[in-house]
Amino acid sequence: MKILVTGGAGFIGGNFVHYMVNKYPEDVIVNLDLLTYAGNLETLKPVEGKPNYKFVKGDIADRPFIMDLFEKEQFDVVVNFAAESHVDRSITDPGLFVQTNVMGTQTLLDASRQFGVKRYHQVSTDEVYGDLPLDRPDLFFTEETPLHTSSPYSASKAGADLLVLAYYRTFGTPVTVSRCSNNYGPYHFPEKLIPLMISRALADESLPVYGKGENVRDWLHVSDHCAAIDLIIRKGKVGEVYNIGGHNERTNLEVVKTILKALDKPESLIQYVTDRPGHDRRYAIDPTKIETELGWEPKYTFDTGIAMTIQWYLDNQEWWKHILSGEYSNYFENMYGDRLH
Ligand code: NAD
Ligand code: TDX
Repeated sequence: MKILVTGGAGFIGGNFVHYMVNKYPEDVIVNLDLLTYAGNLETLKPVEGKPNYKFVKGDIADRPFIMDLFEKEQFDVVVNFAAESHVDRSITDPGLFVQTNVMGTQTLLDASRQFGVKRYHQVSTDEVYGDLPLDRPDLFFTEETPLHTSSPYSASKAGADLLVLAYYRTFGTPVTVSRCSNNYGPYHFPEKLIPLMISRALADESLPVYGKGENVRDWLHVSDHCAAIDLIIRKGKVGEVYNIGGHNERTNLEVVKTILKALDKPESLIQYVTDRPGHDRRYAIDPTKIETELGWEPKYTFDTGIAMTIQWYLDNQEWWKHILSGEYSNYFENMYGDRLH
């Protein structure tokens, strides 16, 4: 199979590329990424040079480029991770989120339709369901929960999901959608809660906790997410949505305190800051459908996964220090510059 992975230089896409290239040497994995601020080719170093892996730089919303690529490569499967993914950035620049997340998805759908892709998989998020109240721990997001978005980010992801499902209903495009809870693990860009707190705590810098730190997120190790997507593209039913999550709910304050304890740093580093506008209170996934229909189950609890992740950030300081220094953005020129000119 020839599989197009978009956004494979980002956090989850990068982990997925590693997973697929190593697990399926007989498949060809093409990684298409625009290398925005969030795209980092240093993440792909372990797979560079493997015969079943190829990198292409480009924009999922660039229609002529995408049509040419699909015509040339004749992909069997498309897995779309490419997106603007940071909620705080969507509050400062909503238009970019519509452009990439909605227009980019539509462009990929058109190309998938035109060139007969056998499966288009959309990587979506639990944020499309909005949030749950903090005082109702009995409530969870199921695939039937109505979409009810809060941020420009989640609204753009919900728009994309609806387009994907509309292409199935209207044109019969063979699609699947997955909606996962918050991921954590290796190669997570240090603007997001967990890697931000680890990198700042290691530098004895203050840890900015929004509001009172009471908001709840449902954390899943990225490798469990990758395994779920692999299962969906192989066994999932066309036209269906699958929620992915492992019942690992924690308040933000609990997460930050866990990190401080593991790094033996004082809680006095915590600094409460003004809350995020529209801040979702609680996310919590009900994964019954993917567990019962596809037999998926997560390998990691939050306690085992976070310990491994903290250790990864300790062992791979060069990776995130390059990001913080801006050095990572030179990697493409250094690595590919000669080949481009
Ligand atoms: P990320 O920001 O780390 O990576 C996004 C990648 O997409 C980057 O490599 C970036 O360069 C690339 N990209 C951006 N715009 C592009 C464009 N126009 N064309 C081609 N490439 C482009 O994001 P992530 O956290 O890895 O998230 C990946 C996907 O998973 C997103 O669709 C996101 O909505 C979804 N998701 C994320 C989480 C999470 O906790 N991080 C949870 C559920 C779902
Ligand atoms: O400095 C911070 N302080 C803080 O208190 C940051 C960056 C975040 N937070 C809070 C906000 C959230 O309640 O921590 C929680 C997690 O924040 P993020 O890491 O920004 O993630 P979130 O907003 O939950 O969205 C993430 O999960 C769902 C991803 O970024 C999305 O792409 C995914 O769809």
